Amino acid sequence: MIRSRRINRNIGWLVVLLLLVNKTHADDGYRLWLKYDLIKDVAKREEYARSFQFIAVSNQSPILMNAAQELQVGLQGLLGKSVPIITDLGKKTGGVYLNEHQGFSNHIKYGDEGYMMSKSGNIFILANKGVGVLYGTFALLRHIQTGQLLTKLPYNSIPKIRYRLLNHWDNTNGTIERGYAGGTLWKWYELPATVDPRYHDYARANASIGINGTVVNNVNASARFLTDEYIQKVAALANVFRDYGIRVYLSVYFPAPKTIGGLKTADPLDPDVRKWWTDKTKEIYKAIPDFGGFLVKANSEGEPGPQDYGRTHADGANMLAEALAPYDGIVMWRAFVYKADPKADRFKAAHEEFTPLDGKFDKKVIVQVKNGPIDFQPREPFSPLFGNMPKTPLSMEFQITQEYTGFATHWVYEAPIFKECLESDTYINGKGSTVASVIDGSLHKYTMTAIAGVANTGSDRNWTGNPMAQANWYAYGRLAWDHTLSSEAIANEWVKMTLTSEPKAVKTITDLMLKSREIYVDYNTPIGLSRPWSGVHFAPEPWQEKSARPDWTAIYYHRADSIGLGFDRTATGSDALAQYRPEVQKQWNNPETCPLPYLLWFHHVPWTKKLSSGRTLWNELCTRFYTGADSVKWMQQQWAQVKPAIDPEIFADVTGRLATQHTEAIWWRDSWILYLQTYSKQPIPAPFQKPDRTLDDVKRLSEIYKLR
Ligand code: BDP
Repeated sequence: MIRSRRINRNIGWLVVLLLLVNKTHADDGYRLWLKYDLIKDVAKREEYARSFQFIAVSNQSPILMNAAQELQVGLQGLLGKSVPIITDLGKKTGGVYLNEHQGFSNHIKYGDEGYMMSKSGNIFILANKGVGVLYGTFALLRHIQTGQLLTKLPYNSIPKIRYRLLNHWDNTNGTIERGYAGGTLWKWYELPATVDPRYHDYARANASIGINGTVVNNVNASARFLTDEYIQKVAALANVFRDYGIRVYLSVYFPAPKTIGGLKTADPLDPDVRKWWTDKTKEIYKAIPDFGGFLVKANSEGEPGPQDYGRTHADGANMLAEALAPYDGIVMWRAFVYKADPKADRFKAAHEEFTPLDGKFDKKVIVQVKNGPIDFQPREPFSPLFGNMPKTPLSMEFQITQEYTGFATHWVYEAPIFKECLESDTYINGKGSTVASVIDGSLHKYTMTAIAGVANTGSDRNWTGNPMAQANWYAYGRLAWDHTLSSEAIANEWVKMTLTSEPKAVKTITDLMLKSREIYVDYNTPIGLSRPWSGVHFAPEPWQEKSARPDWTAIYYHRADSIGLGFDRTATGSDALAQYRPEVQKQWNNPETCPLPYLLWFHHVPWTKKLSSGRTLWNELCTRFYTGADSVKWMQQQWAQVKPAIDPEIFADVTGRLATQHTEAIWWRDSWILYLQTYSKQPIPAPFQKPDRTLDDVKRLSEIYKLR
């Protein structure tokens, strides 16, 4: 008796302790935007609670049960209320009905993934397929998480793009190419026997923003992924993702028939090679019946491909399409190609290689194009391919991971980068032929539509390293579903779901997010500079002139000389502008009228030339570099103000990263300014202070950064 009383007392203490720990326990960011913390406003909570007496399901398929359980967990957290899941709605009212019902009116319009939502006696979420119900359920949760009224439900939604994918550049050894949040999420050595519960949370997070596919390995692919050993590992992932509407895809190593198949060639027109791919594909589908298909990087940056056998990209892609013919799978063939020709302009390469192939691809092939013509720069004009391949479905490739936008230390909200490209007008069918209308199929009337985002996730507890980078994963998914959403609306909902609902803090953080990309561009690559030179892609090295390839040097891109700065891509230069429609050329061709953000992309501008801002080129550059770096200080001050509204662990984490960002912004500024000054021979204009270090100092810093 005494003993049991002591145990009870101890348990009592434990509960108190747990409650205390729970109260003071900081947020480690693992829960992303699916936090479901208790709504503080009691009246609001009670009002919501009245509409959630039960969760009814029309069937108990795994996907519908995932939806119901997510809602149950969400409501438990948000409302502090346990809501039962029931399987027979009968005549009951006051709850939610998750209804998978093939053949409701309008069912064709809603397709496999769209949903309708309404509220009368119950809240109804209706869709043709379970996955549509799942998306509707997440939309309902988002609605509550962002504090909106149930009288204003997100009534219906249909994704604008069919294949909405993440591309993981993950390797068999656990590293991630251009990953800044730890190692790979996929524990290859443990799979398939051990399935990390984290895969389940990965799937939930993606489903919540409408992502329906994941390419699990690097585009610089290892042939190992096509061995039976790895197919089994990938199948174990597919088993988790399937019930969240997510299909798995593989990047393939084009010469795999040689390396693992023992053939003498990988020539796509060779019958044995074709048979090898057909058999391999069959083997994959046996293990993964809903396998999504192949992603291919070929004849690009040293990766082998069909051109090694005198064949074209279309020959290579069509061979894989043939292997996929019996199945519901696709080929995503990347257009990221450029040759090591010092006289050529890398900007033009993809267009030159791919436009002659327009119309020559199998109907199962989508050509995957990076947003800009070079390589994920902080700002690029849209790729001219989007305006010139009307007979080929094109997919968009964005980079979520921050290879060129400051890794995990710089805060850059990327939705404005994505939107800027999507909203650009290609003029291919006259005014209004936006890039978005090309890739969502509405312009050229094709239904094979896709979008890919190079993932920024990793094994870090908070998934993305920088907590603010979670917003980029989130924004990518939301835009893949509906590219008409505004950057601001997405930022706003992400902040409310992830960080705080305190109105002033929401406003401050949203504002910071919206300005962050321009600030980064200002201290990193203003007025249309770019910097895709070789190496780590982080340390500033505008002076770099030696490399294995001319187009892997810095001077290739900025072309600084005693006269001026920038790459002449007009008819007097590389004439890359000719790859755009005349209406686009007209906007960018004339240095007097070319918008400043794109100026040095297309023109070699004299240092003393007066720009539309009223300043000379040199003074404008200095102004941008200095105000950009100073603005990081402003970001730090703004962030400090939201402290009371933010979890202490996340607040401290972001505070630390902003301090690093500030130091590095000054490093970038000083490197560019001191280097360019050796050409411009101009003083740094008032009120800006001369850097307190020399060009040699910053050069040394970059050298140290590159040491292994
Ligand atoms: C570049 C990256 C490189 C990738 C390549 C690609 O630096 O690591 O392999 O793009 O997209 O940006 O294939």
